[in-house]
Amino acid sequence: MSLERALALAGGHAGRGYPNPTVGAVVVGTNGSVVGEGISEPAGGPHAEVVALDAAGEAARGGTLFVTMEPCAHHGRTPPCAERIIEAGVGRVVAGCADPNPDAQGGAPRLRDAGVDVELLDLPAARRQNEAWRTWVARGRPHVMLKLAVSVDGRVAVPERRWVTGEESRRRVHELRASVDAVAVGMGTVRADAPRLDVREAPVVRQPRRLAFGGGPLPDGSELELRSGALRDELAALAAEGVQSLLLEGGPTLATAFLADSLVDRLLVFVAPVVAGDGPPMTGPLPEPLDLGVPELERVGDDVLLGWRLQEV
Ligand code: AOF
Ligand code: ZN
Repeated sequence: MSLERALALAGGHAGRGYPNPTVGAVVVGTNGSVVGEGISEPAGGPHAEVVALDAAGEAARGGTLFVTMEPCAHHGRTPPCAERIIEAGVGRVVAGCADPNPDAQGGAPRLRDAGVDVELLDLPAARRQNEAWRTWVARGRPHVMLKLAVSVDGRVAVPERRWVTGEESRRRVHELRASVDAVAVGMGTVRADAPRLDVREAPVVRQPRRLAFGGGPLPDGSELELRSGALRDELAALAAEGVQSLLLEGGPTLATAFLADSLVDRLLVFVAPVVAGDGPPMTGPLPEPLDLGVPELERVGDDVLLGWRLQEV
């Protein structure tokens, strides 16, 4: 299916459009064959739809455009894709999800007005390709991923053990760090572990910013950035600086503050096969129990990874 091809094109180039989304597009001609493909150029460059239509030329006339997100209707750094699609004479557009950007959205109704047949889908696979950007653009704060590593009895430290989870889980955490714009811990973790928070055990294009939330002061020699304001203010400030995704790595005080304020978008819990019997629990008291719903499940080495999306855009 051509929408799957468009998803594969964008999926293979995550982050390419930053700070814009990364979109994939495929044009299928009237004879049913692919006549053009495109991926978002880095921000300021042509959108995926335009790249695909340029490649297709006259063969787009009467054809179908498959695109992972609704075409834009606005003049931003580039002209509106909706107008370009109309000019190209495309008969049908199939889009994987709506555009949550209030400045750019509206391509679907514009195309319908011009007589183009539009199928606007709502596929989680399409939305998740740009999930951090969607939260950032729709809510004005970074997408927040809270990672916890716990024993079976929910403790974040195990007596006489350096690590709670196994080596593969820890490598996975480095991959998570490599995928975000910033990583943060609370002051308790700064004092207890003096974490570096950089990516060392996974390939990385851009090291994330490394933050500590709390009152400080930071210990001598710490390279973390101290963010001492109210959480929502700090998140808004980070968003304004282009931080679209934030990974929280501990500890219980920070986790509790973010969960209590409904500021966690994705919760990842690595559970290690050990009963600690003693040690700090993963959160302090919450205003009320948090219903998480059905988890995504994965085995990571000897550990189990549980994942939830708590508020998808
Ligand atoms: C992209 N690439 O392939 C698509 C985008 O400032 P502009 O003109 O580049 O517009 C950016 C907005 O256009 C972006 O936030 C999103 O809403 C929409 N679609 N953007 O950079 C693309 N299809
Ligand atoms: Zn566009």
